[in-house]
Amino acid sequence: MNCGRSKILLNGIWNFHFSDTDADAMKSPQEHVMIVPGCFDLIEPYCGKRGFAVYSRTVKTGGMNRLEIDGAGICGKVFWDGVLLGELPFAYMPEEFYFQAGEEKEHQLTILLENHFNEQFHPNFDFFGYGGIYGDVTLTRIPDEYISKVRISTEDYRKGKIRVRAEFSSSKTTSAELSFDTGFRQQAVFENGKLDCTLELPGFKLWSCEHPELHRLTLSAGNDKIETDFGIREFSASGRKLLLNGKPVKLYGVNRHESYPATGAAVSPQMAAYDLNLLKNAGYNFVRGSHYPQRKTTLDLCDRLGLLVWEEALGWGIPAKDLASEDYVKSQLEQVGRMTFHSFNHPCVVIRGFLNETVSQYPETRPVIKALYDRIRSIDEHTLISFSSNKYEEDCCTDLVDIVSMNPYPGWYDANYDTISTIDKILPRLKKLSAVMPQDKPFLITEIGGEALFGFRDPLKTYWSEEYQAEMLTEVMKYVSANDDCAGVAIWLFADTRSYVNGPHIFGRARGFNNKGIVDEYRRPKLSWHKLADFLKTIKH
Ligand code: ADA
Repeated sequence: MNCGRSKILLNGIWNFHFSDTDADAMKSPQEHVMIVPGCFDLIEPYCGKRGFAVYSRTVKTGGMNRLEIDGAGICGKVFWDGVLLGELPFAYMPEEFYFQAGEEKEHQLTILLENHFNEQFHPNFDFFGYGGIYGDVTLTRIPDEYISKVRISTEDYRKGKIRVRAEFSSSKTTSAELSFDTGFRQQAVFENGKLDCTLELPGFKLWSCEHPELHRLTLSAGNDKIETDFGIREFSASGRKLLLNGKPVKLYGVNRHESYPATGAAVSPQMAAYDLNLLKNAGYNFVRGSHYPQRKTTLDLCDRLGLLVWEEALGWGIPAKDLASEDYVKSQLEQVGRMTFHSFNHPCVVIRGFLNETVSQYPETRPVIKALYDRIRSIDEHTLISFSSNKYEEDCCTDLVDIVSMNPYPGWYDANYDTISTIDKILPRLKKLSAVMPQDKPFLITEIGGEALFGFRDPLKTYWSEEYQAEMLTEVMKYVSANDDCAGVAIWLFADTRSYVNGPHIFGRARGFNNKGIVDEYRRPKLSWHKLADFLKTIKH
């Protein structure tokens, strides 16, 4: 959050043009309009079309500015008066651009988006690749010399010891003041554009799931002043256990996509708040933000609600040939770096992940996992790091990360996607998997679930019925709560989510949706929602 800086929200109606080629899109008159945030490929006449979309509008400003886009897709470029400001290479990633707007007058802001699949977003991903601006667009007038990249980390939660790092655009030595919501102030200095200072905050309050207390730092230097919310907490691993502020915590959560039928990935803040409150009130304490960086709005809500979050970079079922490409690995490194910076100060983000279900059974994958781990660690010394695997016993990379995370599907596909599994397989499979995993790290089930079509009730508990799903997920929860060697679970999936029926998905994605939600896409609860909520009431986290 900024202060002493004037901020304008640029949401609303923008001029719009859609075309098959980017050159045409940029040249053509903006004869249509489109709403921001929103996904153009859900609105007629662009429904389901893939191509280039130009969003533009005028903005009155001048001097130095910071433009923020809270997620867009699938990729794009940003122009100011026709000059390239920067790129939006990663779908869903909140991005920021610092730039000189020129003299004080009406300027033209243009966002060129492309929703074709690309190296980052493959057509086999099991979630829809939407074209649009998913989150808020804001423009902030800032001083010529400005503060950026504020990072606040907890160094010792018992003492309220925090480390504040930030950057200043000028390299000359500049004095700074840190002032906290508690009234505490401390002087510091930017040297060569960097500030790095450690202090103990008197009168601090700890952030936890039950008491999600936030603090606010106001950092001033030169003519700039920037406010940043943060929480003091420690999320750590000890043997097989996860600890929050030194106390064991078991994760009971869901995987959640940013997805809603009418808005696609541009889930409104109200809708996100609806989802997250539903989860909190039902007794969940954990959300895996599958499968991409999380919008600032979502993380702000989780900070306030006391929900623990796994945030991960986009990269789903990435095959060996991509990991063998230097360019692909470079882009993943860039992506995890940006993600770590963007969500650094959110106390809710306790795990950072990448490369969901990649080829982690091959030794050649080890250097990639290690490099991604190291990249995150070079920015963030504390947050636990993991990747979700479906290679189970064959996985050879689990020693490289802090948490062993597996996506087993007994009761639905089991380890083999071609074999039908049954509920009696759940307990033995999970026990066996847990037993063969490294014993010195937490073992987390990051996905498990089965399809249920909303409204399909069947006393015979047939596959795809709400009854079958409810029974299998209850069995999973029983295992997780009864076994100390399991650090927690994220049910696949919170809400039914639009996917595809092309390729192999056609046999398992009725309606073009992943139907493993415990609520449907309109958040209507299935039987399992109620059964799991009842179960969660009986356990102490
Ligand atoms: C995988 C994947 C999910 C989803 C799930 C499923 O585990 O990570 O995104 O596709 O399978 O429903 O089969």
